[in-house]
Amino acid sequence: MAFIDEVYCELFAGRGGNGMASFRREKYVEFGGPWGGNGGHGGSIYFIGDEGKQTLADLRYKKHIRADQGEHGKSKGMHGKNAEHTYIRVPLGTIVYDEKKTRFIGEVTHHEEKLLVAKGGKGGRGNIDLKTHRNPAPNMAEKGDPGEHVKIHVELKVLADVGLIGFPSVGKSTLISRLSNARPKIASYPFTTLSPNLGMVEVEDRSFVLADLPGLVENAHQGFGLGIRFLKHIERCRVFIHVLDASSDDPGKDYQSIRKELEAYDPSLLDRPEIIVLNKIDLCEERVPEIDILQDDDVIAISALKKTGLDVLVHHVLDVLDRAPAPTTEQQNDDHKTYVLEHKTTDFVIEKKDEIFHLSGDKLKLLFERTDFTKDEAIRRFARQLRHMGVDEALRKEGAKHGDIVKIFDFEFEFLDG
Ligand SMILES: Nc1nc2c(ncn2[C@@H]2O[C@H](COP(=O)(O)OP(=O)(O)OP(=O)(O)O)[C@@H](O)[C@H]2O)c(=O)[nH]1
Ligand SMILES: [Mg+2]
Repeated sequence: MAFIDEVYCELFAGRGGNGMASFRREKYVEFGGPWGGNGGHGGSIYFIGDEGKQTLADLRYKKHIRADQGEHGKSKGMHGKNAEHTYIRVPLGTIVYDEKKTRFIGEVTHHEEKLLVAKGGKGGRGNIDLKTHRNPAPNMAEKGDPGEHVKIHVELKVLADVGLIGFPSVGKSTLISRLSNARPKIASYPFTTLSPNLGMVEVEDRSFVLADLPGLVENAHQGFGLGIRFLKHIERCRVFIHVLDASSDDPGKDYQSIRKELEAYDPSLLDRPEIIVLNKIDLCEERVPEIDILQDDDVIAISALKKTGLDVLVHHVLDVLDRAPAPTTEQQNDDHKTYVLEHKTTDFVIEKKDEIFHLSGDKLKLLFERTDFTKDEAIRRFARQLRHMGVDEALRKEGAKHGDIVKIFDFEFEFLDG
Protein backbone atom coordinates (compact mmCIF):
# COMPACT_ATOMS: atom_id res chain seq x y z
CA MET A 1 0.00 0.00 0.00
CA ALA A 2 1.23 3.43 -0.82
CA PHE A 3 2.69 5.44 2.00
CA ILE A 4 0.56 8.55 2.43
CA ASP A 5 1.46 11.13 5.05
CA GLU A 6 -0.80 14.03 4.06
CA VAL A 7 -4.48 14.09 3.16
CA TYR A 8 -7.39 16.48 3.11
CA CYS A 9 -10.87 15.39 4.03
CA GLU A 10 -14.27 16.69 4.87
CA LEU A 11 -16.26 15.43 7.84
CA PHE A 12 -19.97 15.69 8.51
CA ALA A 13 -21.00 14.75 12.02
CA GLY A 14 -24.59 13.59 12.44
CA ARG A 15 -27.46 15.94 13.07
CA GLY A 16 -29.42 15.53 16.29
CA GLY A 17 -32.88 14.05 15.96
CA ASN A 18 -35.84 16.46 16.18
CA GLY A 19 -37.86 16.70 19.33
CA MET A 20 -41.50 15.66 19.11
CA ALA A 21 -44.53 17.87 19.78
CA SER A 22 -47.44 15.68 20.79
CA PHE A 23 -50.12 15.53 23.44
CA ARG A 24 -51.48 12.92 25.70
CA ARG A 25 -54.96 11.86 24.58
CA GLU A 26 -56.00 8.96 26.74
CA LYS A 27 -59.45 8.07 27.84
CA TYR A 28 -58.85 8.18 31.57
CA VAL A 29 -56.30 10.95 31.73
CA GLU A 30 -58.28 14.00 32.51
CA PHE A 31 -55.93 16.68 31.27
CA GLY A 32 -53.87 15.78 28.24
CA GLY A 33 -50.40 17.26 28.66
CA PRO A 34 -47.37 17.53 26.34
CA TRP A 35 -46.01 14.11 25.58
CA GLY A 36 -43.35 14.44 22.87
CA GLY A 37 -39.92 12.94 23.55
CA ASN A 38 -36.47 14.36 22.81
CA GLY A 39 -34.48 13.60 19.70
CA GLY A 40 -31.33 11.45 20.05
CA HIS A 41 -27.88 13.00 19.67
CA GLY A 42 -26.18 12.86 16.29
CA GLY A 43 -23.07 10.72 15.92
CA SER A 44 -19.63 12.31 16.32
CA ILE A 45 -16.56 11.44 14.29
CA TYR A 46 -13.46 10.37 16.17
CA PHE A 47 -9.98 9.42 15.04
CA ILE A 48 -8.65 6.53 17.06
CA GLY A 49 -4.99 5.47 17.36
CA ASP A 50 -4.03 2.11 15.89
CA GLU A 51 -0.46 0.92 16.37
CA GLY A 52 -0.95 -1.52 13.49
CA LYS A 53 -1.40 1.28 10.95
CA GLN A 54 1.55 2.86 9.21
CA THR A 55 0.05 5.33 6.78
CA LEU A 56 -2.94 7.58 6.12
CA ALA A 57 -3.67 5.67 2.92
CA ASP A 58 -7.14 4.61 4.15
CA LEU A 59 -8.21 8.24 4.47
CA ARG A 60 -7.15 9.02 0.98
CA TYR A 61 -10.11 7.09 -0.34
CA LYS A 62 -12.53 8.49 2.19
CA LYS A 63 -12.69 12.10 1.18
CA HIS A 64 -16.08 12.54 2.83
CA ILE A 65 -16.84 10.97 6.14
CA ARG A 66 -20.35 11.10 7.55
CA ALA A 67 -21.73 10.07 10.90
CA ASP A 68 -25.34 9.01 11.48
CA GLN A 69 -28.16 11.28 12.57
CA GLY A 70 -29.90 10.93 15.89
CA GLU A 71 -33.36 9.39 15.89
CA HIS A 72 -36.32 11.77 16.16
CA GLY A 73 -38.22 11.94 19.42
CA LYS A 74 -41.50 10.05 19.52
CA SER A 75 -44.90 10.29 21.03
CA LYS A 76 -45.72 8.81 24.45
CA GLY A 77 -42.67 10.51 25.90
CA MET A 78 -40.25 8.24 24.07
CA HIS A 79 -36.83 9.67 23.27
CA GLY A 80 -35.10 8.98 19.98
CA LYS A 81 -31.95 6.83 20.12
CA ASN A 82 -28.53 8.47 20.03
CA ALA A 83 -26.62 7.68 16.84
CA GLU A 84 -23.50 5.52 17.02
CA HIS A 85 -20.26 7.45 16.74
CA THR A 86 -18.00 6.89 13.75
CA TYR A 87 -14.42 5.85 14.49
CA ILE A 88 -11.65 6.17 11.94
CA ARG A 89 -8.51 4.20 12.74
CA VAL A 90 -5.29 6.16 12.14
CA PRO A 91 -1.57 5.55 12.75
CA LEU A 92 0.11 6.94 15.85
CA GLY A 93 1.55 10.37 15.11
CA THR A 94 -1.51 11.56 13.16
CA ILE A 95 -1.95 15.33 13.48
CA VAL A 96 -5.15 17.14 12.57
CA TYR A 97 -5.35 20.79 11.48
CA ASP A 98 -8.10 22.81 9.92
CA GLU A 99 -8.04 22.99 6.13
CA LYS A 100 -5.71 25.98 5.92
CA LYS A 101 -3.44 24.65 8.62
CA THR A 102 -4.00 27.71 10.78
CA ARG A 103 -5.61 25.86 13.63
CA PHE A 104 -4.27 22.77 15.39
CA ILE A 105 -7.16 20.48 16.23
CA GLY A 106 -5.33 17.63 17.89
CA GLU A 107 -3.05 14.66 17.61
CA VAL A 108 -3.25 10.92 18.21
CA THR A 109 -0.16 9.54 19.92
CA HIS A 110 -1.32 6.38 21.71
CA HIS A 111 -2.93 3.11 20.75
CA GLU A 112 -6.73 3.33 21.17
CA GLU A 113 -6.51 7.06 22.01
CA LYS A 114 -9.58 8.92 20.76
CA LEU A 115 -9.59 12.36 19.23
CA LEU A 116 -12.90 14.10 18.65
CA VAL A 117 -12.71 15.73 15.23
CA ALA A 118 -16.35 16.56 14.43
CA LYS A 119 -19.00 16.68 17.11
CA GLY A 120 -22.51 15.39 16.52
CA GLY A 121 -25.47 17.75 17.06
CA LYS A 122 -27.54 17.63 20.24
CA GLY A 123 -30.99 16.14 19.96
CA GLY A 124 -33.85 18.65 19.96
CA ARG A 125 -36.08 18.79 23.04
CA GLY A 126 -39.59 17.44 22.78
CA ASN A 127 -42.52 19.38 24.18
CA ILE A 128 -42.40 17.53 27.52
CA ASP A 129 -39.06 19.13 28.20
CA LEU A 130 -40.07 22.52 26.87
CA LYS A 131 -42.98 23.06 29.19
CA THR A 132 -42.63 25.89 31.66
CA HIS A 133 -44.87 27.54 34.25
CA ARG A 134 -45.84 30.17 31.78
CA ASN A 135 -46.40 27.74 28.97
CA PRO A 136 -47.45 24.35 30.38
CA ALA A 137 -48.52 22.98 27.00
CA PRO A 138 -46.16 24.12 24.23
CA ASN A 139 -47.36 23.09 20.81
CA MET A 140 -43.88 22.88 19.32
CA ALA A 141 -40.55 21.14 19.73
CA GLU A 142 -36.93 21.93 18.99
CA LYS A 143 -35.23 20.61 15.90
CA GLY A 144 -31.97 18.73 16.38
CA ASP A 145 -28.74 20.73 16.19
CA PRO A 146 -26.70 20.29 13.02
CA GLY A 147 -23.58 18.16 13.36
CA GLU A 148 -20.22 19.87 12.99
CA HIS A 149 -19.00 20.13 9.43
CA VAL A 150 -15.21 20.45 9.17
CA LYS A 151 -12.65 20.43 6.42
CA ILE A 152 -9.35 19.17 7.71
CA HIS A 153 -5.74 18.70 6.79
CA VAL A 154 -4.37 15.47 8.24
CA GLU A 155 -0.68 14.86 8.54
CA LEU A 156 1.33 11.92 9.76
CA LYS A 157 4.66 12.39 11.47
CA VAL A 158 5.86 8.93 12.38
CA LEU A 159 6.12 8.41 16.12
CA ALA A 160 8.68 5.74 16.90
CA ASP A 161 11.01 5.06 19.82
CA VAL A 162 14.01 4.53 17.61
CA GLY A 163 14.74 5.67 14.05
CA LEU A 164 17.33 4.19 11.70
CA ILE A 165 19.23 6.89 9.84
CA GLY A 166 22.18 6.81 7.47
CA PHE A 167 23.23 6.88 3.81
CA PRO A 168 21.39 4.68 1.31
CA SER A 169 22.45 1.01 1.15
CA VAL A 170 24.21 0.95 4.52
CA GLY A 171 21.85 -1.85 5.62
CA LYS A 172 19.07 -0.10 7.57
CA SER A 173 16.31 -2.25 6.12
CA THR A 174 18.35 -5.39 6.56
CA LEU A 175 18.77 -4.48 10.22
CA ILE A 176 15.06 -3.85 10.90
CA SER A 177 14.14 -7.10 9.18
CA ARG A 178 16.56 -8.94 11.51
CA LEU A 179 15.26 -7.25 14.67
CA SER A 180 11.53 -7.04 14.08
CA ASN A 181 8.50 -8.30 12.25
CA ALA A 182 8.93 -5.65 9.54
CA ARG A 183 9.79 -7.00 6.08
CA PRO A 184 10.90 -4.06 3.93
CA LYS A 185 12.46 -4.46 0.52
CA ILE A 186 16.22 -4.94 0.62
CA ALA A 187 18.47 -4.41 -2.39
CA SER A 188 21.98 -3.39 -3.30
CA TYR A 189 20.91 -0.19 -5.06
CA PRO A 190 20.38 3.12 -3.21
CA PHE A 191 16.90 4.38 -2.27
CA THR A 192 15.39 0.95 -2.02
CA THR A 193 13.33 2.22 0.87
CA LEU A 194 10.98 4.97 -0.31
CA SER A 195 8.91 5.47 2.81
CA PRO A 196 9.14 4.77 6.53
CA ASN A 197 8.46 1.25 7.82
CA LEU A 198 7.72 0.49 11.43
CA GLY A 199 8.59 -2.69 13.26
CA MET A 200 8.10 -3.86 16.83
CA VAL A 201 11.29 -5.15 18.46
CA GLU A 202 10.73 -7.57 21.35
CA VAL A 203 13.55 -7.98 23.84
CA GLU A 204 12.74 -10.40 26.65
CA ASP A 205 9.68 -8.81 28.28
CA ARG A 206 10.17 -5.39 26.78
CA SER A 207 9.64 -3.91 23.36
CA PHE A 208 10.18 -0.78 21.34
CA VAL A 209 9.03 0.58 17.99
CA LEU A 210 11.78 0.86 15.39
CA ALA A 211 11.40 2.95 12.23
CA ASP A 212 13.32 2.21 9.06
CA LEU A 213 13.64 5.50 7.21
CA PRO A 214 14.61 6.27 3.63
CA GLY A 215 18.33 6.91 3.15
CA LEU A 216 19.69 10.43 3.48
CA VAL A 217 22.23 12.04 1.18
CA GLU A 218 24.26 15.20 1.25
CA ASN A 219 22.01 18.25 0.73
CA ALA A 220 18.87 16.26 1.50
CA HIS A 221 17.66 19.33 3.34
CA GLN A 222 17.69 21.19 0.02
CA GLY A 223 15.70 18.50 -1.69
CA PHE A 224 18.44 16.16 -2.93
CA GLY A 225 17.77 12.42 -2.94
CA LEU A 226 14.38 11.90 -1.40
CA GLY A 227 14.80 15.31 0.17
CA ILE A 228 13.11 16.61 3.24
CA ARG A 229 9.92 14.81 2.48
CA PHE A 230 11.06 12.18 4.96
CA LEU A 231 13.20 14.24 7.29
CA LYS A 232 10.04 15.17 9.15
CA HIS A 233 9.60 11.54 10.11
CA ILE A 234 12.97 11.61 11.84
CA GLU A 235 11.92 14.52 14.06
CA ARG A 236 9.86 12.49 16.43
CA CYS A 237 12.04 9.42 17.02
CA ARG A 238 13.30 9.53 20.60
CA VAL A 239 16.60 7.86 19.77
CA PHE A 240 18.54 7.47 16.52
CA ILE A 241 20.53 4.49 15.39
CA HIS A 242 23.00 6.00 12.98
CA VAL A 243 24.05 3.18 10.64
CA LEU A 244 27.44 3.32 8.89
CA ASP A 245 28.83 1.00 6.26
CA ALA A 246 32.17 -0.45 7.41
CA SER A 247 33.16 -1.14 3.82
CA SER A 248 32.80 2.51 2.82
CA ASP A 249 35.96 4.51 2.03
CA ASP A 250 35.66 6.63 5.12
CA PRO A 251 32.87 5.79 7.60
CA GLY A 252 33.98 8.68 9.83
CA LYS A 253 33.40 11.14 7.03
CA ASP A 254 30.01 9.54 6.21
CA TYR A 255 29.06 10.03 9.83
CA GLN A 256 29.88 13.74 9.71
CA SER A 257 27.98 14.25 6.43
CA ILE A 258 24.77 12.87 7.85
CA ARG A 259 25.18 14.95 11.03
CA LYS A 260 25.53 18.03 8.84
CA GLU A 261 22.26 17.21 7.11
CA LEU A 262 20.46 16.80 10.41
CA GLU A 263 21.83 20.12 11.58
CA ALA A 264 20.79 21.93 8.42
CA TYR A 265 17.25 20.63 8.79
CA ASP A 266 16.93 21.24 12.51
CA PRO A 267 19.93 21.81 14.82
CA SER A 268 18.11 20.34 17.80
CA LEU A 269 18.30 16.93 16.10
CA LEU A 270 22.00 16.83 17.00
CA ASP A 271 21.08 16.58 20.68
CA ARG A 272 18.90 13.55 20.17
CA PRO A 273 20.40 10.47 21.90
CA GLU A 274 22.21 8.49 19.23
CA ILE A 275 23.74 5.05 18.91
CA ILE A 276 26.40 4.66 16.25
CA VAL A 277 26.42 1.30 14.51
CA LEU A 278 29.10 0.11 12.12
CA ASN A 279 27.40 -2.44 9.86
CA LYS A 280 28.74 -4.93 7.30
CA ILE A 281 31.59 -5.76 9.62
CA ASP A 282 31.71 -9.20 7.94
CA LEU A 283 33.14 -7.54 4.83
CA CYS A 284 36.17 -6.04 6.51
CA GLU A 285 36.96 -7.67 9.82
CA GLU A 286 40.64 -7.02 9.41
CA ARG A 287 39.98 -3.30 8.93
CA VAL A 288 38.02 -2.79 12.11
CA PRO A 289 40.86 -1.60 14.32
CA GLU A 290 41.86 0.97 11.71
CA ILE A 291 38.50 2.61 11.38
CA ASP A 292 38.77 5.92 13.15
CA ILE A 293 35.32 6.10 14.39
CA LEU A 294 35.70 2.78 16.17
CA GLN A 295 38.16 4.36 18.58
CA ASP A 296 35.06 5.79 20.14
CA ASP A 297 33.73 3.30 22.73
CA ASP A 298 30.15 4.06 21.83
CA VAL A 299 30.30 2.53 18.38
CA ILE A 300 28.78 -0.92 18.09
CA ALA A 301 30.11 -3.16 15.33
CA ILE A 302 27.56 -5.51 13.76
CA SER A 303 26.75 -7.51 10.71
CA ALA A 304 23.04 -7.34 10.00
CA LEU A 305 23.53 -9.93 7.28
CA LYS A 306 25.36 -12.46 9.46
CA LYS A 307 23.42 -11.47 12.59
CA THR A 308 26.47 -10.66 14.69
CA GLY A 309 26.45 -8.06 17.42
CA LEU A 310 22.66 -7.70 17.36
CA ASP A 311 22.13 -8.81 20.95
CA VAL A 312 24.57 -6.22 22.29
CA LEU A 313 22.87 -3.61 20.13
CA VAL A 314 19.29 -4.19 21.31
CA HIS A 315 20.30 -4.21 24.98
CA HIS A 316 22.15 -0.98 24.47
CA VAL A 317 19.08 0.51 22.78
CA LEU A 318 16.96 -0.33 25.83
CA ASP A 319 19.49 1.39 28.12
CA VAL A 320 19.51 4.51 26.00
CA LEU A 321 15.71 4.55 25.75
CA ASP A 322 15.45 4.44 29.54
CA ARG A 323 17.36 7.69 29.72
CA ALA A 324 15.91 9.37 26.62
CA PRO A 325 13.43 12.23 26.98
CA ALA A 326 9.77 11.69 26.12
CA PRO A 327 8.87 11.93 22.44
CA THR A 328 8.13 15.38 21.09
CA THR A 329 4.56 15.83 20.00
CA GLU A 330 2.66 18.74 18.52
CA GLN A 331 0.63 19.13 21.69
CA GLN A 332 3.73 20.30 23.53
CA ASN A 333 4.55 22.76 20.86
CA ASP A 334 3.87 26.27 22.12
CA ASP A 335 3.13 27.64 18.66
CA HIS A 336 -0.12 25.76 18.59
CA LYS A 337 -1.55 27.46 21.63
CA THR A 338 -2.17 30.57 19.58
CA TYR A 339 -3.98 28.52 16.95
CA VAL A 340 -6.46 27.33 19.52
CA LEU A 341 -7.10 30.88 20.74
CA GLU A 342 -7.99 32.00 17.25
CA HIS A 343 -11.00 29.74 17.26
CA LYS A 344 -13.66 32.08 18.63
CA THR A 345 -17.38 31.63 18.46
CA THR A 346 -19.52 34.68 17.90
CA ASP A 347 -22.97 35.32 19.35
CA PHE A 348 -24.27 37.41 16.47
CA VAL A 349 -23.16 39.93 13.87
CA ILE A 350 -25.25 42.61 12.14
CA GLU A 351 -24.45 43.89 8.65
CA LYS A 352 -26.55 46.43 6.78
CA LYS A 353 -26.73 46.02 2.99
CA ASP A 354 -29.27 47.75 0.72
CA GLU A 355 -31.53 48.77 3.59
CA ILE A 356 -31.69 45.17 4.82
CA PHE A 357 -30.19 44.08 8.13
CA HIS A 358 -28.37 40.76 7.77
CA LEU A 359 -27.85 38.73 10.92
CA SER A 360 -25.32 35.94 11.28
CA GLY A 361 -23.14 34.38 13.99
CA ASP A 362 -22.48 30.98 15.54
CA LYS A 363 -24.86 31.14 18.49
CA LEU A 364 -27.59 32.72 16.39
CA LYS A 365 -27.19 30.01 13.78
CA LEU A 366 -27.64 27.30 16.39
CA LEU A 367 -30.84 28.84 17.74
CA PHE A 368 -32.06 29.27 14.17
CA GLU A 369 -31.34 25.63 13.30
CA ARG A 370 -33.24 24.46 16.36
CA THR A 371 -36.39 26.34 15.41
CA ASP A 372 -39.28 24.74 13.59
CA PHE A 373 -40.46 27.68 11.48
CA THR A 374 -43.71 25.96 10.57
CA LYS A 375 -44.99 26.59 14.10
CA ASP A 376 -46.00 30.08 15.26
CA GLU A 377 -45.15 29.24 18.81
CA ALA A 378 -41.65 28.18 17.82
CA ILE A 379 -41.13 31.41 15.88
CA ARG A 380 -42.26 33.45 18.88
CA ARG A 381 -39.82 31.54 21.06
CA PHE A 382 -37.01 32.24 18.61
CA ALA A 383 -37.86 35.97 18.69
CA ARG A 384 -37.71 35.86 22.49
CA GLN A 385 -34.33 34.17 22.43
CA LEU A 386 -32.97 36.87 20.13
CA ARG A 387 -34.25 39.57 22.44
CA HIS A 388 -32.46 37.92 25.39
CA MET A 389 -29.24 37.82 23.41
CA GLY A 390 -29.51 41.57 22.87
CA VAL A 391 -30.22 41.38 19.13
CA ASP A 392 -33.17 43.80 19.23
CA GLU A 393 -31.21 46.39 21.10
CA ALA A 394 -28.26 46.08 18.77
CA LEU A 395 -30.55 46.43 15.75
CA ARG A 396 -32.01 49.59 17.22
CA LYS A 397 -28.50 50.95 17.72
CA GLU A 398 -27.74 50.20 14.08
CA GLY A 399 -30.76 52.32 13.13
CA ALA A 400 -33.39 49.66 12.53
CA LYS A 401 -36.96 50.99 12.65
CA HIS A 402 -40.28 49.28 13.10
CA GLY A 403 -41.13 47.53 9.86
CA ASP A 404 -37.58 47.22 8.50
CA ILE A 405 -36.52 43.92 6.95
CA VAL A 406 -34.18 41.71 8.95
CA LYS A 407 -32.70 38.71 7.20
CA ILE A 408 -31.46 35.71 9.15
CA PHE A 409 -29.85 33.20 6.82
CA ASP A 410 -32.70 32.39 4.38
CA PHE A 411 -35.53 33.82 6.42
CA GLU A 412 -36.84 37.37 6.25
CA PHE A 413 -38.56 38.98 9.20
CA GLU A 414 -40.08 42.33 9.87
CA PHE A 415 -38.50 44.19 12.78
CA LEU A 416 -41.37 44.77 15.20
CA ASP A 417 -40.45 47.44 17.66
CA GLY A 418 -42.61 48.83 20.40
N1 LIG B 1 27.94 -8.00 3.60
C1 LIG B 1 26.91 -7.39 4.15
N2 LIG B 1 25.96 -6.85 3.37
C2 LIG B 1 24.92 -6.24 3.97
C3 LIG B 1 24.81 -6.15 5.38
N3 LIG B 1 23.67 -5.48 5.67
C4 LIG B 1 23.09 -5.16 4.49
N4 LIG B 1 23.84 -5.62 3.46
C5 LIG B 1 23.55 -5.48 2.03
O1 LIG B 1 23.57 -4.10 1.68
C6 LIG B 1 22.61 -3.83 0.64
C7 LIG B 1 21.71 -2.69 1.06
O2 LIG B 1 20.92 -3.11 2.17
P1 LIG B 1 19.58 -2.40 2.60
O3 LIG B 1 19.20 -3.02 3.90
O4 LIG B 1 18.60 -2.42 1.50
O5 LIG B 1 20.12 -0.93 2.82
P2 LIG B 1 19.33 0.41 3.25
O6 LIG B 1 20.19 1.14 4.19
O7 LIG B 1 17.98 0.03 3.74
O8 LIG B 1 19.23 1.18 1.88
P3 LIG B 1 18.16 2.29 1.39
O9 LIG B 1 16.80 1.74 1.67
O10 LIG B 1 18.41 2.42 -0.07
O11 LIG B 1 18.46 3.53 2.14
C8 LIG B 1 21.87 -5.13 0.39
O12 LIG B 1 22.42 -5.74 -0.74
C9 LIG B 1 22.14 -5.94 1.65
O13 LIG B 1 22.12 -7.32 1.44
C10 LIG B 1 25.86 -6.74 6.17
O14 LIG B 1 25.85 -6.73 7.41
N5 LIG B 1 26.85 -7.34 5.49
MG1 LIG C 1 16.19 0.49 3.07
